[in-house]
Amino acid sequence: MSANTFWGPDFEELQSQDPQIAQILLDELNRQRTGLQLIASENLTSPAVLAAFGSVLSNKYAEGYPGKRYYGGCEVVDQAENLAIDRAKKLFGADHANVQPHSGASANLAAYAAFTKPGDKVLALSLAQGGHLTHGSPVNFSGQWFEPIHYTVKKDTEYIDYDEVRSLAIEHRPKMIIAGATAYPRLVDFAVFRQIADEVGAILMVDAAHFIGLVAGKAIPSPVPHADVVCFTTHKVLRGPRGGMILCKEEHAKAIDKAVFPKMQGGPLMNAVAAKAVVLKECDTAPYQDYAKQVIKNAQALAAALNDQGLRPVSGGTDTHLILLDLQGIGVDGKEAEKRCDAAQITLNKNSIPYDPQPPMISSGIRVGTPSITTQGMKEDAMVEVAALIAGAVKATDPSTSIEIGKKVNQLVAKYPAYKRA
Ligand code: DSN
Repeated sequence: MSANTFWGPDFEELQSQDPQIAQILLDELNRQRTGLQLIASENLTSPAVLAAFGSVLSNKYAEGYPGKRYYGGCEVVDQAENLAIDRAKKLFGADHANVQPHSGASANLAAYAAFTKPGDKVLALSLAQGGHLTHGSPVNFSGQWFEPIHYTVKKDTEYIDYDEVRSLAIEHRPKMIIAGATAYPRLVDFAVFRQIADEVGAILMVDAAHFIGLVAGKAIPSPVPHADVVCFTTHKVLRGPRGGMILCKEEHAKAIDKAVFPKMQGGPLMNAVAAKAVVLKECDTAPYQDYAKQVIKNAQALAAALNDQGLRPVSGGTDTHLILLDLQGIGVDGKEAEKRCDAAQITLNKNSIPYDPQPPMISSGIRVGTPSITTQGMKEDAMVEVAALIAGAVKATDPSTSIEIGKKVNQLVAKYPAYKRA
């Protein structure tokens, strides 16, 4: 028996112990391989990341931080966490990194916990305009425990209204200002946010979950020099394991570490921490930088081709990995478009657009992104076909048309296989 018999996922073992779950894993692999994966917040992580994620490190309790744990036997996992921290600091040029948050929402909660008290005012982009649940949505802790004030995007350009950010900041003097979004296709001007935060003495938190992979690949400007704290997920463009991370200035290091543990979380997921270390090494390479740039080129080509098909990109295009599409011009709502695309094996999500007349569960838009299809090796030339498939699916009223489009989807992705067979 070799040392690595128990290493990672032992699929035959799973098949014999739990054939139902084994079949679900195979079905999901097949879904990812045969369909078009266009959810802007998803990616296809590497086998190396999956190996670390599905490893015996999952067994270890390690409450605390390297060298200061509440459990014995942490000398091995300490090495994984130190590597992840050092790699994060180097990759992003950050003073301090906390690699323990279980998710982006947990990372954001830790930032609130470090810098604010219940009842404090927090200025952010609302969910309806492209923000995140944790940016003050009434159904989230952030909207229930804090006093959210929301800035918007301009009605005409659909770009963030920085004048409004400034005037709201001056009027309300928020404790924290959040920059960053989940459905905003344009670059965010972090220098302007910094200036506004300084004017009113607020903490600047950047929720970089969506675009941190583009920053890692040096494809767009970094928020790190401007922000007090940068929170993000590790599984979007960054292409790591499902999880969260926080970078901050040295002066905030203690507050952030205390906020993550013991204020907000217990034991870190050491398998996830090791997998984060793996992806941070992958990101610090020329091929990853090429990948990040290609993600944007593909998104821009896809936005232009979708516009040609009558699907209007909000703000006229994109600077990043995501495109928000307004479907009002073709008379289909977001919910119906998502359903029709599902029927054609095109996976994307309905999404509110700015000033959407429809409620969020219906919405007037869809959101698409290029992280996964770029990982599969697609380049700009494939985007015209991807756009035609999306537009065809969104406009298809007859289920047989969806099935025909699904076959074309299968043929296209077969040329760019996810998780190539050995
Ligand atoms: N759920 C993520 C997204 O899809 O954008 C944000 O956390």
